[in-house]
Amino acid sequence: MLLNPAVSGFHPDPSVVRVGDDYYLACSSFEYFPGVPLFHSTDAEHWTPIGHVVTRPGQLAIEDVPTGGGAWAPTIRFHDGQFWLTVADAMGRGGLIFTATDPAGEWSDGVVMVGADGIDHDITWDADGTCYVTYSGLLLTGPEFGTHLGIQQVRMDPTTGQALEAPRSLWSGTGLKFPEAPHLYEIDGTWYLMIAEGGTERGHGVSIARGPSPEGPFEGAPVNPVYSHRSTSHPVQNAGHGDLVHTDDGWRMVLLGTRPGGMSQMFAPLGRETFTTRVAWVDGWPVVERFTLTPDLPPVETTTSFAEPLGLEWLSIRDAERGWLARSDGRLVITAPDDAPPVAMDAHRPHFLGRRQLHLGSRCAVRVDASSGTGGLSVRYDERHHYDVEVSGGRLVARVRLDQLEQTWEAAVPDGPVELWISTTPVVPGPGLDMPDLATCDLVRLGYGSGADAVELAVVDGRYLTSDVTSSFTGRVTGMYAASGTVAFEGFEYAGHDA
Ligand code: 6LW
Repeated sequence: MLLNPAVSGFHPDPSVVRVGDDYYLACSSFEYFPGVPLFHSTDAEHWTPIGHVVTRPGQLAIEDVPTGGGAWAPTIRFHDGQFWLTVADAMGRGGLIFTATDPAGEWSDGVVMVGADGIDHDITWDADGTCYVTYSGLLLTGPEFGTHLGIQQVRMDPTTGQALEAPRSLWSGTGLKFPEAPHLYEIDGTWYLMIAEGGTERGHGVSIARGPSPEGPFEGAPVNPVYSHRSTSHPVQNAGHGDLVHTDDGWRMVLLGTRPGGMSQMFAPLGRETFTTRVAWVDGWPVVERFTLTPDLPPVETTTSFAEPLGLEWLSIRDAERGWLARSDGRLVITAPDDAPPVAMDAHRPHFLGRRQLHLGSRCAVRVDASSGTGGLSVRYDERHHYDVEVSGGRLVARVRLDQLEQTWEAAVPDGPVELWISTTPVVPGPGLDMPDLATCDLVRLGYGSGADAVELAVVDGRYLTSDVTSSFTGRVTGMYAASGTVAFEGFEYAGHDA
């Protein structure tokens, strides 16, 4: 069985391309910066982060996108000696085409696609070099916001982004909601159109059709979806949004899924992650192997010293400039915004630097010097759903924000630097736990101090920080922030395990 998750933590909407003996994978990133994370592999199973497409201001217009907007569903391809990546800057710049010669290097500024309004733009070329952009006709602007036109296609000049014709409608699945994530493949002279349908929630699935040309006409597989986990007890749910790649070890599909916890109503703390499985071909149709989670993956422990330049895992929110961030004497120094709201993490663009939660069991800890301000550690889904532990002088506050609701716990702490921590513990059936306890995915603990001096300030139900409650497309991100003044952080520890 292949390693699964393939890329853990919120890395949804994966797209994969093979170039020679190398494979590259790209995922959505929404309002976070840097945007559109990229990974490299030599076996299409073990992936290493190599950079991002969006590394500069202006490539995405994420500064003002609403929650859930931003970089949606890239497609990465290789043609004419360079990499091409389409992505929707949802409620931002719209559909974009980026190019690069080295995927780990700088990407272009992005060309806006004109005449292909929608999301999930696939890009491919036929043998004559004609470029086809096939996309999901979900309108996210104007008076028709929310209208879904099904799977659409245009021929396009990919260097200008200009459609060369009016959109045509293609096969749009079996009639389930939200036909999206289209990908076109020419395999042994037959063109395949693979899509997701059923919605990215529990009804998600992958369906496919085939035809004689990139424009169709397409005939659906005898049984669609060809892959879904819907209504099963599989530990990975929401399986869908696939992309195919041929390896020397046969065909593979990368796809998104979630790892929810709870009872019949389940909750996914990490959001949608990337998984991978094998694909065989029978009578010209794909047969997708039902993948399993890899058991007993080793725990991970890392400490980030801010004496070194930041790694690829660090994210800010709707902010490509990061003028408020500095490294000094091995510490990360965050300066708060002048206009921070009373609860800093309620802000649209908090001065926050965080990293995805990659494991179901996790613990983040950091030493905070708030002698010149107020700041702390926060695990967030979005500005309406976050749990914080914050220090200001000798006062420490643990806070839960759930939309209009706020709960706080306080403690007095001695002046001087203090270690803050947030841990997540999956809830599993065991003695003393009855139905209400088992109905959630995990418990989130917020505290301060270390070792024998550790103090747990609050234990909070984690279901409210999941994609199933927040309706955010992302996942948990835990990091450091400044609420007022300037706050210094030293040594960010992340420990994670899935067992
Ligand atoms: C993505 C689309 C989807 O573009 O959600 O629900 C969007 N499915 O395929 C963001 O992940």
